[in-house]
Amino acid sequence: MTVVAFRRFLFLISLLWVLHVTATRHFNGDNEGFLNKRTDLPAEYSTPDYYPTPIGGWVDEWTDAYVKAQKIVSSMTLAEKVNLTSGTGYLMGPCVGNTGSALRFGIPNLCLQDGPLGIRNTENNTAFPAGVTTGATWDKQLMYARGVAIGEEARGKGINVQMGPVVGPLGRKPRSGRTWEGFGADPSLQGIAAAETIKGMQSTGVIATLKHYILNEQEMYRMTNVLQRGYSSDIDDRTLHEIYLWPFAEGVRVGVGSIMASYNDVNGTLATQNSMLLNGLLKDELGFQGFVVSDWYAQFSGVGSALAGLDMTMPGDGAVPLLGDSFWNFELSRSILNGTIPIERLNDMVTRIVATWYKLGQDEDYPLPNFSTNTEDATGPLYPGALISPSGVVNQFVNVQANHNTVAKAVARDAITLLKNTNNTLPLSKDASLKVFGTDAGANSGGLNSCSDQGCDNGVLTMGWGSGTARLPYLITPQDAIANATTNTEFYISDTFPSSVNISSGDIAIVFINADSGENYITVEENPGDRTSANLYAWHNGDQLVQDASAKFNTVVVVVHSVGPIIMEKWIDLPSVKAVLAAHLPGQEAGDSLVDILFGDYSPSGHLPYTVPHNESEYPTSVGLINQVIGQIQDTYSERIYIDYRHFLQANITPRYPFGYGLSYTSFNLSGAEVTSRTLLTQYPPARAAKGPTPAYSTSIPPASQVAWPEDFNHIWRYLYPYLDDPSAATSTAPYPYPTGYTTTPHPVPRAGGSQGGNPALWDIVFTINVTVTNVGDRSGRAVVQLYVELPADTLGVDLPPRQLRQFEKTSILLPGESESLGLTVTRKDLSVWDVVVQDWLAPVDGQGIKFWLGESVAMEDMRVLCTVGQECENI
Ligand SMILES: *[C@@H]1O[C@H](CO)[C@@H](O)[C@H](O)[C@H]1NC(C)=O
Ligand SMILES: *[C@@H]1O[C@H](CO)[C@@H](O)[C@H](O)[C@H]1NC(C)=O
Ligand SMILES: *[C@@H]1O[C@H](CO)[C@@H](O)[C@H](O)[C@H]1NC(C)=O
Ligand SMILES: *[C@@H]1O[C@H](CO)[C@@H](O)[C@H](O)[C@H]1NC(C)=O
Ligand SMILES: *[C@@H]1O[C@H](CO)[C@@H](O)[C@H](O)[C@H]1NC(C)=O
Ligand SMILES: *[C@@H]1O[C@H](CO)[C@@H](O)[C@H](O)[C@H]1NC(C)=O
Ligand SMILES: *[C@@H]1O[C@H](CO)[C@@H](O)[C@H](O)[C@H]1NC(C)=O
Ligand SMILES: *[C@@H]1O[C@H](CO)[C@@H](O)[C@H](O)[C@H]1NC(C)=O
Ligand SMILES: *[C@@H]1O[C@H](CO)[C@@H](O)[C@H](O)[C@H]1NC(C)=O
Ligand SMILES: CC(=O)N[C@H]1CO[C@H](CO)[C@@H](O)[C@@H]1O
Repeated sequence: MTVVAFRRFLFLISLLWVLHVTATRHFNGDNEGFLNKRTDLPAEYSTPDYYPTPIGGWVDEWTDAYVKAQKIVSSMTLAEKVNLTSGTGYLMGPCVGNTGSALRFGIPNLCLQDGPLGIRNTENNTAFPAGVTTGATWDKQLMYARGVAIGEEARGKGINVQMGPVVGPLGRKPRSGRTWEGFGADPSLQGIAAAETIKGMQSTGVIATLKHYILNEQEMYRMTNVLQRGYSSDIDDRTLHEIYLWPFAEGVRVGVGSIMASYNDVNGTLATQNSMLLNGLLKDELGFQGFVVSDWYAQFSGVGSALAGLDMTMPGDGAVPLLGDSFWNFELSRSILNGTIPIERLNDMVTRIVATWYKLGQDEDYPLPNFSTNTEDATGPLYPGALISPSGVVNQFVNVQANHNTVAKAVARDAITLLKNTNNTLPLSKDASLKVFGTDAGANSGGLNSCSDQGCDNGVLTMGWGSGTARLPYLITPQDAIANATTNTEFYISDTFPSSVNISSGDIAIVFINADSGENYITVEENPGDRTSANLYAWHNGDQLVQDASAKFNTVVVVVHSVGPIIMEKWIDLPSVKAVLAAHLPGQEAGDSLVDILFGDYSPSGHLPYTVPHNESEYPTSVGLINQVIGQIQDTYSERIYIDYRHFLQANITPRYPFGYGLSYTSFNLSGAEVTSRTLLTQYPPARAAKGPTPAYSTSIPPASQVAWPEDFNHIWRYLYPYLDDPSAATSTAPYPYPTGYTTTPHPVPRAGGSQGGNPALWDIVFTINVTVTNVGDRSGRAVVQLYVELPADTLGVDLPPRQLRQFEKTSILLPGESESLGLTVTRKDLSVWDVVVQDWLAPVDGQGIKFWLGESVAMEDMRVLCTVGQECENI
């Protein structure tokens, strides 16, 4: 930061502070504070209260970790406990988030770092393909392998908590800025991919963070500031359970260590202090045993968020950074001493954090951070947020890449989705006469990583922008890789079709286009995160470039790098446009993964993780972006469960390319499909078990002296601590205006709960569908079998889309004539709908009326096999 920029920054901070103080005085006149007012909320929505926070530790798999945690937490002082729950402040440590420490017990300042596709703001790391690319592989082994590689890199840099994967946003809004961080617009695809990623990451000892919980489906207006409160996502119970909560349940089921609460409101109450979301759904019904961390500056009340189930605040500051104030830290100490927050709640917060640390084995030989998110220099201030800070080595440039380029390349390659291939135009011959067009084939003209957090669209689009990015250690562009692989290619790295290009009749044009989006703190080409001004069209006149090339060449191959769906209607049916590849967001191996497909070393095997429409008007209007500058946005989920393909099926609209679509250079035949019944399906799952024991602690308020400043303490200016200047002044207890519905009597256990993810019987395998896939074409390739479930809506008494994805499997590479048997498992939950009255998962008894569709996309014309429960499967 330059001196001028720093002065401007200080000015801005002072201005924000004045506004903050004014607003706090203004809005906190009433007991609940302005963030609890629900006046604008449409009458049909409400947030039920759910208190107190269920105490963690009752799930078997976590018992050992909780026993270890209890042992040390019971000897911790109040200051140590508060330390582990609270961030030390913006720019107050090496990582994007740093907690205080409890060194007496070997617990260092915990390091929390972005993000979902690799490590942000460092060097000598791998820039993996994004979530949406990973989803497009439909390959569980690759999802897992990528998770392992990300985990190894995080551990190698000394990161305790790596902030990914993303399943929210889920993809409700096609223009939303960050859906590319997640795996696709379907809860099962998201859930399976997230679970594999988490298992992979956590196998290395790093704590994964599943985010953003929940309904953070657009970037603009998600954050509360003094002028406008973040939007409220208003949703009914069934839609929440069947669509948006679903992938979180899958992540909890496999033991994710942490979950990040999002910025927005849900039904009029902030996600970070929403007792129904955190205490009720997450910690009771889904039995989450790890800790809930706030998104950065998403916390707006110290007491309210603690009671509602938040366990860790990040980065620790109050509403405005670097002012030395906090909702927790010393304020949390005060609220324990004055009796407002029961010590049981603090003990549970800390126990959850420490138990997670033990569960992942971080008590044994876990490295300390050896990088700095704040600078690329080797040495510098340890706490840049303090004006005067001790200095030292901040970056050791540890190379954590190992051979992860192999998995990065495999994911990028196996995600590439062939959408069109008239007359087998692809694969191309390596000595064909090729002309390559578009800046998306080349390098960033400003230099590699020249845009901070990839906040620009320059050169091949490898990822979107914002905190969910990593710096590229190197980049193999399509231009590099095609030049290396071919003998007769000319490159026109420009977005305008050149006037002087000599074209012979056999020449083939490859046109590269892209569409970008990202996090809303950066605006790129007038798109504030979400694609407001680009719409769903290609950027940089890409559509025109394709049209111009099509006017001159008989054969045009279009390569699209995009964050999500784009509208292709301006060129997709032009006679010269013979082939289209959706290469998604490939990361550092963009070029070499593409060349493998273009020239036929591998057949494409990716499938679309979302629907491509003809036109944006084909979507429900309720999934459009909401742009409203004054007052709180009420974003009503009125389309309910009908997002993406569920909507297209229900509204009977044939899209341009259906969800799950993807061609190959070869073709496959499915045969011998068979359904085996494994568990008898009852209307509701068998009754849940009672909760196991949880740690018990002394309930007396600790002595105030535990949060007095230690003697001779070297206190860093503006760093956030648990200490109070006059702790004894904090001990006077007085009645506190608790939220309505607040109680300390444990809530009756929800019947849909019982273990991590919910009642374990929900994951009973009810049916297995076995099928043989044969490569009947003349090239080798991999097939994806997608299993869609059709449930009897009448029996269940609800409306339903005709088909919902519930499972998928991918073959290995099959040579021509070769076969492989796949087994697709279907759980009780896969066959259930959420019964809002009974508050449990309802299924058709004995599976009566259930149909399984096996296909190559969700479209009826891509269905290959139909199995009806109780009958033989038939090929269609
Ligand atoms: C939101 O409001 C609806 C309608 O009142 C209710 O069914 C649902 O449970 C609420 N959800 C949350 C998370 O508050
Ligand atoms: C709390 O954490 C800070 C570092 O963030 C450390 O200086 C202090 O000693 C810790 N307090 C206790 C009681 O461990
Ligand atoms: C206790 O302290 C907390 C944190 O400062 C404060 O929000 C709360 O109002 C206090 N409670 C009482 C009864 O004064
Ligand atoms: C940094 O990384 C290296 C290699 O992984 C590790 O040995 C070291 O303990 C880490 N931390 C520090 C502070 O050096
Ligand atoms: C495909 O190839 C056949 C046979 O060479 C030819 O007749 C036909 O016109 C081609 N179709 C297109 C769309 O190029
Ligand atoms: C160039 O091609 C050779 C062989 O075709 C391959 O081994 C090498 O990895 C390629 N290099 C790049 C940068 O693509
Ligand atoms: C096109 O061909 C003409 C004549 O052979 C040649 O002078 C010119 O340089 C060529 N242009 C390009 C861009 O190759
Ligand atoms: C898309 O729909 C809009 C509104 O229905 C219409 O005006 C426009 O012509 C359509 N565009 C295409 C390419 O179909
Ligand atoms: C069917 O698939 C299941 C699940 O993958 C597998 O355990 C079983 O062995 C398969 N059965 C046959 C006959 O292939
Ligand atoms: C092996 C490697 O890529 N090392 C690089 C690590 O990062 C530093 C700083 O960017 C580079 O100078 C090294 O070349």
